[in-house]
This record gives sequence, structure tokens and C-alpha cells, in this order.
Amino acid sequence: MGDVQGCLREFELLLEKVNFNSNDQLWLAGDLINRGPHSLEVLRLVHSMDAQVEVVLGNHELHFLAIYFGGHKSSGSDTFDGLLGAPDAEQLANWLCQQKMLHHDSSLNCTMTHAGIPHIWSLKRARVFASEVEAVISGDNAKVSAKEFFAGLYGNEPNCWEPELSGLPRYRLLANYFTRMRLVNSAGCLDFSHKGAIADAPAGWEPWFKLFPRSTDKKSGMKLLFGHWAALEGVTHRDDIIALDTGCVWGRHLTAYCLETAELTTVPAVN
Ligand SMILES: [Mn+2]
Repeated sequence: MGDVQGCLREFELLLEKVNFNSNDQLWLAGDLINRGPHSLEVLRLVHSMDAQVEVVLGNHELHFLAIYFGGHKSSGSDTFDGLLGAPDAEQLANWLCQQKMLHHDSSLNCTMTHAGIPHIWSLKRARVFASEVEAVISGDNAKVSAKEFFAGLYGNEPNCWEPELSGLPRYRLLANYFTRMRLVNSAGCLDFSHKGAIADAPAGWEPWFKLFPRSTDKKSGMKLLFGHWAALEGVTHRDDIIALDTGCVWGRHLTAYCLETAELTTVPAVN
């Protein structure tokens, strides 16, 4: 499922509509929280489904963790005050710190990240880079603590990948690729200004998935699932790259994609 963003009612309705039961697994593409009305309740529900859920972190989870652990303040557009003040906020924040930046299932040959994977990395390399960020967030990096990472998370620089990058700039950029990427140039640099439709992209910049190499074997080729970019309205023009954010929090739809059948199920936004 794509970005729930605190839309509890639609999330529950979509789980009902796909007949989600105790034998099923649910993959969530990140941005469970913020902008919508029920961040705390959505996070509690997903946390309670832990054994059946694969979550990758989105920019809104990282933003919440940057406030909770990194000393940052909420902005006026944030809607997770209820979560920040909840008695179980620490438990939920710690649980988020154990979640992934990238989830890969080799038997299904499917990979999910919140924003995508840039064409300059192989899938193998992306998995290594994701695990680097996961180690920092879960407190397993000897040089950069989770607190330092969250304190220094914000920023658009550097915006071009270089293997030599180290320390905080490396992990900030990796987190930006996995959670904020939309447009890239041919060198794989990130643009942070454009959030709208592809047709309005500035010259020299393209959606990351347009440059991402297609698997040579169409039948056994891997699938890539992502959220984050509501303005795409679920359209990538590629059957191997699935855009799941269909703008529920903006009054459109919440979408589920069945990994076995490629069937899409949606529920409209409630309000
Ligand atoms: Mn996002």
C-alpha cells in the first residue's frame, strides 16, 4: 500500500476491501504519518500488525524521528502533535528506528523503497546503501549515532552521489535518495524543488524511474514499488515500476497492489 499519511479510516477500509487476514503480508511504502488526521492511530495499528507487516521509512517518518530524537521542532503543516505527546510515543519511535529503508523479497523478486532507487546504483548496491542507513538509525554505526543523524538530517547538500562520501553527509544523502527523490539528472543528482507533474519538470531533469534500467528478462524481471510522489497519480508508464501513492491525504485514493496478481485495489478518500 502507498502513503497512508494518517488516513486511518481509508486504511481500515482498504484492508477490509482486500480481505486482509492472518495469512497475509502487508507491505507499506512509507509515509504512514503526517498531513492527515490520525497519525498516532495509524502507527499504533501498523505496530500492532508488526509480524505481518514490512514497512519502509518515508520522509515523514524521518521527520517525526528528527523531532523526537534530533531536537528539531514541528512545522506548521505537521499534524502529528497527538503522536508526539502520546504515552507510547517512545515505543513507537523506537519501533520505527528498527524499520527498513528498503525491503527486498527474493522469492517474489520485488523491492520496495519510499521514493525509489536511482539508476546509478545496481539493486545490490542499493540494498547495501539502505542497510548502511538502517544501521545508523538503529544505533549500530560506531561513528554516527542515531541522534547525530536525526539532528543533521535536514539539508539538500550534497545532492550528487559519490562513493567517497562519508559520515553524516553520506547518510543524509542516502536517506534523501531513498525517501525524497523525484527528479534526477543523467549523473544521478537529486533535484529537491519539483514536486508536481512530470510535464512541468525543469530541463535536464527526469523522473528517476524513466532512467532506471529495465530488467532484460521481462518474465523473471524484478518489480520495484514506491510511494512518495502523489502527483504521478499512480502512472509511471512501466509495468515493472509501480507507483503506489495516489494522494489519499489530498482527497484522492488509497491504493493497494497485490504482489501475486498485480491487481490494484483502491478506496476513495473519506472526506
Ligand atoms: Mn514522501
